[in-house]
Amino acid sequence: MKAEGIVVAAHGRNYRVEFPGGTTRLCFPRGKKSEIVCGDRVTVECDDGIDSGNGLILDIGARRSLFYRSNAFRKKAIAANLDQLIVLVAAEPSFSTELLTRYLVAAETQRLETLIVLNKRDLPDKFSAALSRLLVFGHLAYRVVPLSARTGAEELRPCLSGRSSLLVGQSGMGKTTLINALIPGTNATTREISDALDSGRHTTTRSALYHLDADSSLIDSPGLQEFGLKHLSFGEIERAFPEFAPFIGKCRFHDCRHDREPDCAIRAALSRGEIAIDRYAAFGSIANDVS
Ligand SMILES: Nc1nc2c(ncn2[C@@H]2O[C@H](COP(=O)(O)OP(=O)(O)OP(=O)(O)O)[C@@H](O)[C@H]2O)c(=O)[nH]1
Ligand SMILES: [Mg+2]
Ligand SMILES: [Zn+2]
Repeated sequence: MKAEGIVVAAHGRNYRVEFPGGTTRLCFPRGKKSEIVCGDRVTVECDDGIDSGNGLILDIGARRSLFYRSNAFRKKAIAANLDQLIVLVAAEPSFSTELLTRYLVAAETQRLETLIVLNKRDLPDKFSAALSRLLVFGHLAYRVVPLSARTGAEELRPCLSGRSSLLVGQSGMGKTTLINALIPGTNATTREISDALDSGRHTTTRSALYHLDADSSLIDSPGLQEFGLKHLSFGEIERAFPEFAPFIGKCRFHDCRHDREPDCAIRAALSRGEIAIDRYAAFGSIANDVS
């Protein structure tokens, strides 16, 4: 028999597929190079019914979004059929604003809603320093939600309602802690959490999708220290920086890269303080990927 399901975990060439009613089974793709990720809707051949045995993935349904990164050599898909990207940063270990910007740019080009969550509010000094590093994002109208995954994870629940969200962020930011607090009975994941002494160590090694209710889900993902955007065009990158919008098309050269060209409207805005230096630096780094 054939059945349709959703990929809830992906590890190597094995995929855990969940079927309506909640049964899951381990499935393998037909063919060689298919890249299947959490959130994918798949058609599975299950010879012995969906309650036992393995399945063969015959087909991947059309995706309404695909979140991925890329470098010079390959694209790496991370999750499919998302509505929202949640980037988790924390008071400690310290986070990279460039990496945060890269995630936001990738989300923008897939037209995902975005949310920045600042975790570990219970560490007061470090928390306020981290919050001040996020002010620029708040001014750009990104939503920033401060919380403690340990004591206040529930504050996030309203932001998850009715959406399929992907949780990303550097290792040690508390992604899995947040998921465990929000979704009861995620024991397998709990075991993978590093203890406080190890904070910063990479603990989650594969993505997994969890249901919050019938129409809300949240995907945990392994921490990434790099996020390549080689697949984007220069124009897509420019457009993903909302503060650049008033100045695009106003440089002397129509193909200005906003680097060293004379009469660059972006650099003029930077020198007037209308564009933050960190954001301009992140833009330069991302634009470098694609040149
Ligand atoms: N003080 C404090 N520590 C937290 C909080 N949330 C998570 N931690 C700790 O931060 C460490 C890392 O948490 P994880 O949930 O494993 O982080 P992760 O983002 O899933 O990391 P990777 O799986 O490696 O990507 C653990 O020691 C957590 O207990 C919090 O709100 N406050
Ligand atoms: Mg984790
Ligand atoms: Zn320019």
